Amino acid sequence: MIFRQLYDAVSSTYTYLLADEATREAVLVDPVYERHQRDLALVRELDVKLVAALDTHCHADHVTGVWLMKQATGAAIVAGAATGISPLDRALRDGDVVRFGGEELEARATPGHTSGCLTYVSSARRMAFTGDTLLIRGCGRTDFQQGDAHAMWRSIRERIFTLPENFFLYPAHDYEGRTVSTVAEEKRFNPRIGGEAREEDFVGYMENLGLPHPKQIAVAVPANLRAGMPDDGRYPAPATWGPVTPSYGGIFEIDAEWVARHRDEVHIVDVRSPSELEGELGRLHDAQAIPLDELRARAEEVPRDKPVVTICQSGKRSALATLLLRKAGVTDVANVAGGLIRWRQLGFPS
Ligand SMILES: N[C@@H](CCC(=O)N[C@@H](CS)C(=O)NCC(=O)O)C(=O)O
Ligand SMILES: [Fe+2]
Repeated sequence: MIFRQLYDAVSSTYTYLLADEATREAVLVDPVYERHQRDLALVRELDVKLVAALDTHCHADHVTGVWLMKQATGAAIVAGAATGISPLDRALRDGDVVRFGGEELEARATPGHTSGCLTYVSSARRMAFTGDTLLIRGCGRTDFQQGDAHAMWRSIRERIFTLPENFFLYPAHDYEGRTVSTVAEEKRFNPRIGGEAREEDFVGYMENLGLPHPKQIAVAVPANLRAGMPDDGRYPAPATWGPVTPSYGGIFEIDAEWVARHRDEVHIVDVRSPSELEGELGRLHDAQAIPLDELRARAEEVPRDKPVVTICQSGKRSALATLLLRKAGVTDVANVAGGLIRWRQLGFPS
């Protein structure tokens, strides 16, 4: 199975991409709204077909990216029936199974943090995605939404700690940089519910956490009850001026073919060194030549009246050029993917 653990440093949220290698069918668990373009780029670059975007629960601290993923990929929006999230393409109940290729995730109802919380279990891969029910050496709080420390105790003890001890546990958050645990580890070392803890110990702990409410709660919960659909119901495109695709590496790229057919609409900056401009790949007659090592100092020479596209030999140095220009205040900028090599392969003149 293809497996990737992704992180949102703003909300300390983990997003998980799981895909069946043979069929390429995939699911994404707990995507974050602001990380949508990153996640989408990875889906494209790994060439997987997202069949479902799953939430473990209705999050209180960040907005979910499931609605955006559906718009971009057609993935079904899936979450627990008891979350109250609407619209859902599939409302899961305890014991339901989500299939992607030859892989599957079993939904286990694990209420306590919220009443709709699910833990997704892959028995074949010995993995459980616990959402905010069980965190590494901690657990989700039970003092808002439909929080209930007694329900949480039962969920963890009866539905998670009953999994085989060698199962890996992947939470929705970690605030200390920890990435994965196991059932055995948490049963032994979880300071709230591990070892010899009894229900009243756990409940006493949870009732005295004294945490401030998440900063985004007033925005996040109503948005998440709509699956993270923006107020205007529109899918925000990464750029309006052309078919710009953000890469997983964080570069905004544009297809050489589109640039060749829309030469008048953009300003081209060639960042190769002067000697290369006379080389076998030639040069574009209307491109402004600024070598990459001079671009920081000369960024002001780049006109801002049109979107800017950068180009070099293979598209690597010009990728860095987009970052430098963005820092210098050029907002509409993209890299010609594959550079002049690709340009020439497509048969465009230089
Ligand atoms: N400081 C964070 C707090 C986030 C928070 O409260 N997260 C919830 C999950 S939605 C939780 O259960 N946190 C457990 C903890 O902080 O120990 C924020 O403002 O967003
Ligand atoms: Fe949560």
